[in-house]
Amino acid sequence: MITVGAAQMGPIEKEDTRSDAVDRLVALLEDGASRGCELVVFPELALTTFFPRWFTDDVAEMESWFETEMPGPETARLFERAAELGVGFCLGYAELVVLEDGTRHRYNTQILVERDGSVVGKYRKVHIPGHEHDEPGRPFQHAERHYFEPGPEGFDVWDAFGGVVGMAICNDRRWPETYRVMGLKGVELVLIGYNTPLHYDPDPQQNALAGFHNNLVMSSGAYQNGTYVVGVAKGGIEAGIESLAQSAIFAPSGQVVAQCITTGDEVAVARLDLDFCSFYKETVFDFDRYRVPKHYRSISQEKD
Ligand code: CDV
Repeated sequence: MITVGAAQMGPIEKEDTRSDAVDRLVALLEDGASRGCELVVFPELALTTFFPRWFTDDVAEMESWFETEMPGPETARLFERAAELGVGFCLGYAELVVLEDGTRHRYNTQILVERDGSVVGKYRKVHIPGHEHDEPGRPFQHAERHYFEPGPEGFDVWDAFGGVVGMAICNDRRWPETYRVMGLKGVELVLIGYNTPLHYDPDPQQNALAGFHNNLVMSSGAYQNGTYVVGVAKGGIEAGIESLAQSAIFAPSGQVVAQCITTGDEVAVARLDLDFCSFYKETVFDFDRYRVPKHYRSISQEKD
């Protein structure tokens, strides 16, 4: 059994400091702890505004949004408070890696921190949406492909919190392969942070379906792999642009077991029985017995 909090955040504005964000993360952590949480899940890029909405070629400006160490000077007190409370957390942030030869790598990253404050897992976003170049015709940019390179490690799982835990970030949640790769590794709890603007410029007829698609992909990912899924938004109106909230926790049955009802800072809590996963993993989705991989080869082939 594990009690999990989906710690949704409302907007973080461009002017807000890392310290402002950490104040809010600590408040959410304390709220979760007071309601019995052992694990609190924060959104994608939880320390800053969703900066890919502004295009810049100025590397210093770009990298001002990134962390070079975790915990760092501003985030150390989040780790300390979590260890004091005995509550673990999952945190999304922009990660800058500078190698000894000077090579720079920028990732959209999420970490899993155990109840003693130790980092047990790191995931770097694989599916990077949006565009590489400035597209001034849009009402706002979604230049994730300019700011981030895809994570090289892929989808892993970790033995943590008494179960098998995996992570994914935002656009990853729309791809069945994300859940399946972790499902094949026995995942029981998938933690996903997201920032999803309600306006999707390449095809605005999808705007009205943002909430439906959000539920559709996480519910089916949970059901088809016999796992819990925790989806956590940074929602509300940030820099004048509205993003989806609707953070929710899904059971292996595909049902919603807890959901945020606001578009701001709010923790949705659920007590999860990880053994419940086996009802699905050992019956209709008994992979060893029923999967037919020889017919699936084309989905894992490299594109030419
Ligand atoms: N942060 C994201 O990955 N956002 C995408 C948007 C661009 C559609 C998403 O899949 O929600």
